[in-house]
Amino acid sequence: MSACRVCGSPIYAFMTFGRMPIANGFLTPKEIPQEHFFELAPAFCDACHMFQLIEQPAPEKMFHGSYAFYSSTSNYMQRHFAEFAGDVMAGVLAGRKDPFVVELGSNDGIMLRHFKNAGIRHLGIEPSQNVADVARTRGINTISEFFAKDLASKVLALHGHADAVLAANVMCHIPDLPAVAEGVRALLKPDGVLIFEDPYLGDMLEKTSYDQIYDEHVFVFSATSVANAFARHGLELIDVIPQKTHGGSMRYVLAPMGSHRASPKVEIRLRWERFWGLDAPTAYQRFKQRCEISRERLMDVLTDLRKRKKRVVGYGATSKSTTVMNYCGMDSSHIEFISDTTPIKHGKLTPGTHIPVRPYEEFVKEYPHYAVLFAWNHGAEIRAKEAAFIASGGKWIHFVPEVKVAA
Ligand code: DWN
Ligand code: ZN
Repeated sequence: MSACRVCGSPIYAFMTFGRMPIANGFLTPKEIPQEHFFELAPAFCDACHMFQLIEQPAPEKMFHGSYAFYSSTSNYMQRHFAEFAGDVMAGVLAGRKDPFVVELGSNDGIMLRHFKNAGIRHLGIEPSQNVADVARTRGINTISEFFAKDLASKVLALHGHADAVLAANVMCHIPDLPAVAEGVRALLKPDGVLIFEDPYLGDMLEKTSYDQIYDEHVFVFSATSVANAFARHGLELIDVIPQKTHGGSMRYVLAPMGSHRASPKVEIRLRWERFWGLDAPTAYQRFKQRCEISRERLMDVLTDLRKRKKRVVGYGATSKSTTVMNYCGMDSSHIEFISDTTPIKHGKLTPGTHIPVRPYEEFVKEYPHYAVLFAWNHGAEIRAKEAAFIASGGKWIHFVPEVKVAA
């Protein structure tokens, strides 16, 4: 039996998605023989209630000099991070003298650029060189290393304690969460705060958005599991703020134990999670059954369209789509190609399923009959700009929260 990555207790494995490739491991035909696979199986810890992967590939296999995800590809996310930065400046940083902000996993600088523009001392820590280079060319101070206690000491020696440590869609990627919590605790001022947001377990269970489960997401957090994990390192959960991003996320605010008064929203959220059974195995057994039903329904739709010789493409070569396509058993007989706006993905094949990824222009050139909305978390933004696809008679295939074909 495996041990919890946070508290060391035995964990409860309730399902497996089978052998999976690296979710962002878009590849050329030549690279197929070396493609890396691992067993994607989530598990749940009864002691600290952390939802986690049993096995995760080495970080260097996932985050490297040609990491395929650039945060700034969505306009909605650009606005979201402008607001996030604005909230931090107007909230925790207000009235502080010469504050210092550190962001873990700062990607291409989508959030830190607002601190830079406001003349605030900042430092991004981004291990993937290519996205970090984009941030550096924008004048954002960035170092390319993995964060843990050692690096915290180096940052401390060079810049002093931080008023705020931020992270967005990063914390859930880091397997050694205790090491990060230790590092953050050491780096923060006594009245500093850690603010991070990630896809929320409550939303994932409610929407059966099993595509949040892939190699990079070693954890899917709840308020309960976050409170437990960080309390072990002297950090207290003092606020929780639900977010619409990435299909339903939660922003967590933590501070050195006893330094801030916790918002009543924390206790309400913890009670809500107990009420919905997020701390009990039944919720996960039911989730497994819903995943299987979703897979069957989605493949019924795609198989029927194949029989009727309809053109079907995928929209958005997301990391999440790697789980969906591999778990459901899709191939290029179901999906002609995946349209994506990210140049680094163009001309490559999707991980595991080897479906071509093509520039967005190919989608527009000759609209297909159907498009699977893999980037469903950007659904509002995408539907608004694809009115011409619908006008051409095209239809979306949705699979979250349920399988549905709609104009
Ligand atoms: O946690 C993570 C999140 C924040 O980002 C990472 N582990 C990796 C990544 O996950 P993802 O790839 O599932 O993220 P997105 O934001 O759902 O990816 C959207 C993809 O769709 C990108 O490749 C860009 C593309 N896209 C597009 O082709 N047209 C996106 C939009 C909005 C569009 O209009
Ligand atoms: Zn545990």
